[in-house]
Amino acid sequence: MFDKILIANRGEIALRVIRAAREMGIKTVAVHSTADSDAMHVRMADESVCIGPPPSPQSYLSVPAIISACEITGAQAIHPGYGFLSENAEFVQIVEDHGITFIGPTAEHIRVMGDKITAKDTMKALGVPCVPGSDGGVPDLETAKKIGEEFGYPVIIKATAGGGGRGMKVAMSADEMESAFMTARAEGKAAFGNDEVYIEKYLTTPRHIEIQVFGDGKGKAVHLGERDCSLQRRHQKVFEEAPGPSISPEERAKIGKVCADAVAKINYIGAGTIEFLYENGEFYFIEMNTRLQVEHPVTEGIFGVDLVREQILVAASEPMSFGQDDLVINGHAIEVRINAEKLPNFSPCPGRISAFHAPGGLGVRMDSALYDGYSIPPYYDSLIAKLIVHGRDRAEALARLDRALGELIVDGIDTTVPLFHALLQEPEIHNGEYNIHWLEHWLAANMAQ
Ligand code: MV4
Repeated sequence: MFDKILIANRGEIALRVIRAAREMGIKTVAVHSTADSDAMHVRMADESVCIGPPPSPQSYLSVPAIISACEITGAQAIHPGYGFLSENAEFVQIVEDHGITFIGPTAEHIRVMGDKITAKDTMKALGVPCVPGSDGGVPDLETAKKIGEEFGYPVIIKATAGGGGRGMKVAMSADEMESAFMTARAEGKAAFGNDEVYIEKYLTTPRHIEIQVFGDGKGKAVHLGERDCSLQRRHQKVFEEAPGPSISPEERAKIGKVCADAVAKINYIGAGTIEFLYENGEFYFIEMNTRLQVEHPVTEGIFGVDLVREQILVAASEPMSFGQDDLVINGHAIEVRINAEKLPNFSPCPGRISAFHAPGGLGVRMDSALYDGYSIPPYYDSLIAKLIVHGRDRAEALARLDRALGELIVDGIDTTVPLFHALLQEPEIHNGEYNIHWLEHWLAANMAQ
């Protein structure tokens, strides 16, 4: 096992990794920008290294700075958290070339899943159900129009280097194809330097269901059920839950096994998430994320396992602490993402926290790097806290969420807490009857100024 690891991240996820490492007797190194000298992750780690000025490209994304911090402190492994360098195959290659262990998948797996066409080809070959559409890339408008006719409109054109909603255009009918195709290509080129696109049948009212998988890198893998993350605003998740309110135990076992078998076959190592659209009882693969996700705590809540501990174990070539038969769902978990944002426009709202009180009690977990008197810097993500509640069933989890939100105090800045209080008044939230468009429609109807 490692003696010391470096966490190439900040905020709540840096704390999350420090906590797992500490329970394992592993020393931790925090890295930070000059804007984060007073940040909680710096205080909580055993050591810290300043790696550059506030803008991320010069600090949290600076590969030489992070490798140097590792060499100076003698850290044997790097945990990337999520975002920043977590899905950067070149970074992983450089880390390994320096004799440092990357706590995560191989550079090759990250590369394969980072290109959406290659990812889909790979998953299809492994028996994972995919959205019907083009067989690989679509080279020109003429081919695009043929595919539109073949599969029937509406279709969606996606940039292969895209993901998370960027470089995506819907064509509702043949006359929209030219503009949608050209725009998706141009966006792919501008945002990612890659104009290759593919086409899928557009599903109009799906849910976003993602399967958590975990592999040991030696051909063993398990699934940890699904999360329903359909409640999103502008491709940012807002509210996530496990298990999914629309998924039966039989469906879970079936798609879970397909996913676990697929990643076992490619010797996948560590945590991964296979994203699906779910409509009319069918799963359609869209993307795979090769990192620990923001919403991993809801899965931890219902299975009672520590995914970061497992990531560190398998990175150190040790066996996973559970097999598929050990993984039994207990109750229901919900996470809400509390952002430093001002409603109704969700405009970023950094500033000094004049008073802070975290909720507690049975079934309440608060993952946050906030403290009383902390100043949220304006340079980074607006996520300031994840409130995760667990209950014996969904109704208990929802009641607990309302109760915990009521206990939370974050004074001095605006947050998205009022949004959650309002959402908890809605019958669709209580019934679990929502799809990927529900929140945007609700916001348009309820948050218009
Ligand atoms: C789709 C789709 C409908 N049909 N693909 C958006 C982000 C990216 N990960 C995939 N996305 C979508 N792909 C087909 N064939 C609808 C979306 C989509 C979406 C997906 C998940 C959660 C929220 C969403 C919001 C708008 C569109």
